[in-house]
Amino acid sequence: MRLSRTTLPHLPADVERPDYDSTAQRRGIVHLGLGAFHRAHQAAYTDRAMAAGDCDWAITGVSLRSPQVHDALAPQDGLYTLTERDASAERTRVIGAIRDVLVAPRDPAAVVSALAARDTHVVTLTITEKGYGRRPDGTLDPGVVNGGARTIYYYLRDAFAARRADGHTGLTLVSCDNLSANGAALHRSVAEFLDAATPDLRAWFEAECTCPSTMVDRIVPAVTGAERDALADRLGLSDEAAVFTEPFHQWVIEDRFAGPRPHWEAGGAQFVADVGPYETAKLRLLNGAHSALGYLGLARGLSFVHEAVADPAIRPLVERLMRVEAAPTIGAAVGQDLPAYIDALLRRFANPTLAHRLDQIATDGSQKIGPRWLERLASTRAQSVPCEATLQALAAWIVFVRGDRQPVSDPLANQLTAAWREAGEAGIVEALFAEGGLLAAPASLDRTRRATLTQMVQARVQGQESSR
Ligand code: CS2
Repeated sequence: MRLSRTTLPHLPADVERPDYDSTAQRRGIVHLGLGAFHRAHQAAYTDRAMAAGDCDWAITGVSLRSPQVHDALAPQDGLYTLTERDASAERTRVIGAIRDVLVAPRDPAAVVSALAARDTHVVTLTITEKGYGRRPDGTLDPGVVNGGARTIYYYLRDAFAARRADGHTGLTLVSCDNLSANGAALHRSVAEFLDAATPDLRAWFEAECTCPSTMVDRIVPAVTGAERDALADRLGLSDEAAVFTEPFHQWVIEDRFAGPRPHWEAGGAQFVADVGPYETAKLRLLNGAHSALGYLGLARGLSFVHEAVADPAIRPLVERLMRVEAAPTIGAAVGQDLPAYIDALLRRFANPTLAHRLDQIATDGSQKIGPRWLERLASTRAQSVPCEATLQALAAWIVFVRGDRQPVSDPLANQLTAAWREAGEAGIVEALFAEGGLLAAPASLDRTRRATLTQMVQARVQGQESSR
């Protein structure tokens, strides 16, 4: 038997279920990128808001590529379970905030209609770093502007045109991806797209819409079939859209909405004037350490985050990266305690019940290392803040993208392998980071740092070869 509205009463008594009815509410939110992270984060905050009596924020979820999430959620009336767990406890509740699920390639017009509907006020996005289609310098990839592919920008543009024609109010676009200044980045990309494609809509967008920045945080590993089976045994019902996560969650949102917004504070969200310090700390400490654990751990043949953070060869390096190298580059907000934040991160990484795979974190590295490592390096170029641990992590990534140990899932995978083939271990750092290189990031890697990095890459390659 499958989880759905009619089977809800069959759930064990300790499973919390929605005491609100989202089918009786207006659809106020469209979410683009309906993955596990959204289901464990923004939808869970909306569920808390609804449980506290806030109405008319039912979510229309949009899968931008595959029908998989639609096919899992549709037979379940949009319901799914969220299980939070750590070594001491496990708690499952049913989330009822998602009302409809659309698959964009199947029905692009329905996506535009949802975005253009009068009751829609907020659009949230989890489309991953690469979903924004930006080049390393932050400008929009010309292929996105001219390529004719249906990206988020196409849907938004068509929806803006419809809203303007119908005299509807603007939208608040809330990026929930791990980009620096994600709101400003989204704003810039949408504006660039409109300028190139439909310049007369730019003024409407600027006057009517806002793109607040946000810091989103919750570790949500990809779900395995074995976890779904064990859950079905426990619940007596199967749930094809189940998500498993840690008890911790955080959402800090710039308080700059174009119109009404959900009372996400019911789930613990904080609305602030400036998200910058929270976002920088999260990207450079949590995500920066995560990627380091990913590449250093995979190089040592490990599979999970909790294994990598306990490894005596990796742990000191990652602690150093956070405490000595990244933390001094973060201007903390009042009340933000970075040493305590780092201690808490190390405890979260050690949670063995999450089984968070290193290869999940290692995907799309070319899109992630900028905000996690390179921007931090750039911010300390002229100072004497140390950077060896960050360079060690970067060296591990460079060797990883050679692709000889395991396949590399990255939008630049082909270019990275070609660069390796042409430049070899003595030249790869220059091919990537010298002026005009594939990932040349302004000011982050001067000649001295590139020389150190080249030595680290050569040492890793030699180490790898001699261990074969
Ligand atoms: C991770 C993030 O996969 C990754 O790159 O670093 O998804 C991380 O788990 C989240 O940002 C935590 O909030």
